[in-house]
Amino acid sequence: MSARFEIDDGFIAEQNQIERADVDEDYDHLARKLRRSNVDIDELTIKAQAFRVAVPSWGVGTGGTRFARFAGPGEPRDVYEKLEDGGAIFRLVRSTPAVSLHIPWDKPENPTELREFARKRGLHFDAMNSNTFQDHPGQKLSYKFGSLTHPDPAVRRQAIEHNIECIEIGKALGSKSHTVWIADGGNFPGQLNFRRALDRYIESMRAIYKAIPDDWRVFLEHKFYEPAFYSTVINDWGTSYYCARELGRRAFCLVDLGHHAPNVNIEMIVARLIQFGKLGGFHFNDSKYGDDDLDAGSIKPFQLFLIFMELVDAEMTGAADFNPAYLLDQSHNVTAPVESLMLSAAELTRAYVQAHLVDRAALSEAQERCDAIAALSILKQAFTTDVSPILAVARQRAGGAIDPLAVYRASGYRRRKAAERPAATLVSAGIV
Ligand code: RM4
Ligand code: MN
Ligand code: MN
Repeated sequence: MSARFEIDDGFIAEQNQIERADVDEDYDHLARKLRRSNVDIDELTIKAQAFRVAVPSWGVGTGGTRFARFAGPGEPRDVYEKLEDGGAIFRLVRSTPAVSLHIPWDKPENPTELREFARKRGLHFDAMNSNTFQDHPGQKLSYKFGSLTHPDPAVRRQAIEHNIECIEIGKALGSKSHTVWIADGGNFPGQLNFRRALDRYIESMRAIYKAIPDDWRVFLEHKFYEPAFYSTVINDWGTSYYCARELGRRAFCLVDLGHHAPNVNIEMIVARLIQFGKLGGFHFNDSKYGDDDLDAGSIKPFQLFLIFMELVDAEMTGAADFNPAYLLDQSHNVTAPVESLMLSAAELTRAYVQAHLVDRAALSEAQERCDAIAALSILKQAFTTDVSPILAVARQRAGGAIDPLAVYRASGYRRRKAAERPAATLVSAGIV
């Protein structure tokens, strides 16, 4: 295993020399500009360095649509190779030390060994994810008509046990949270009794909740449609919030940016969940039409910024029960997944830093004066500030790459992995 190719710290440092002088110049210029508004650039750089987002194991494989999947060279074939790719991303961007696993796609034969494999690469495990949205080899009962809300109690029991198994694996891996997303729903009016289905969900979740250790959290992920096209049991944040409240203090809501109808004001949902002390985490991605799972910040960067406005506000005001877990959840259909994930991680850091640039005292004054145009201008000033030099310097100070994409490509990682991983067969990816 030690013979596997890894991107070396020395190589990163050497490549950084190419950009170093330009970045320093840009950073100094930005520092002077920010100083005029009494902003200390180094404080922002420290914030950028501390920002963390987890990488999904299912995101390092090429994604696909219901039409086709076009596999790329050197795709990871198992959980170890997925962690290798996660390790490469972490080396270059330094903000992604955690990987989130999906069971049974990533079910480890030996969790202790897997944990050690991750540790050697500076990685640890983020939330566990159960999968009752498809049938798995050897499974007794089918999830075709639902899992935690299925009319047959035996199917519900099987789905509950699967979730408990995920928690058990997570304990062995050192994870501290479990995410439940179910595909349960209906395609035809009349197919489901809405209220009965939700009752069953809560009953099933109570059984899972009992298995959640005291120092863990469970995240409930809602999604308004797909694969069910008429009704979905956990369809919106209100339903999710109700369930989280019913379950208890370890249950929180998870917001996946792709799981809302077009034009929904997601930043406001975020604010509401913060206010109610039930915001548990995020699945970041971007979308145009539905759950497109496009790269974070690629379609609606202003929306991403506005979401971070709320998150940073909660951070700065010390909102109660606020400790959101950030994860990317994207499907990379036409790009190299490692490249997309690195750039997406940087987009999140960008939005986070820009949100720190907002002059909150001035914003608050503008709000009290009912000066709408001044309020928007304050936001726009932060959003249009190019903080790229801060991101580059933060990465470099942490030992990462000034330009992760260029260094990744120069390293020949993909070519080397294509040689090391010849028999690439289908890997499970985030396709729904
Ligand atoms: C779903 C949802 C879940 C993810 C699966 C793969 O749409 O976003 O979080 O685990 O896709
Ligand atoms: Mn998701
Ligand atoms: Mn999704």
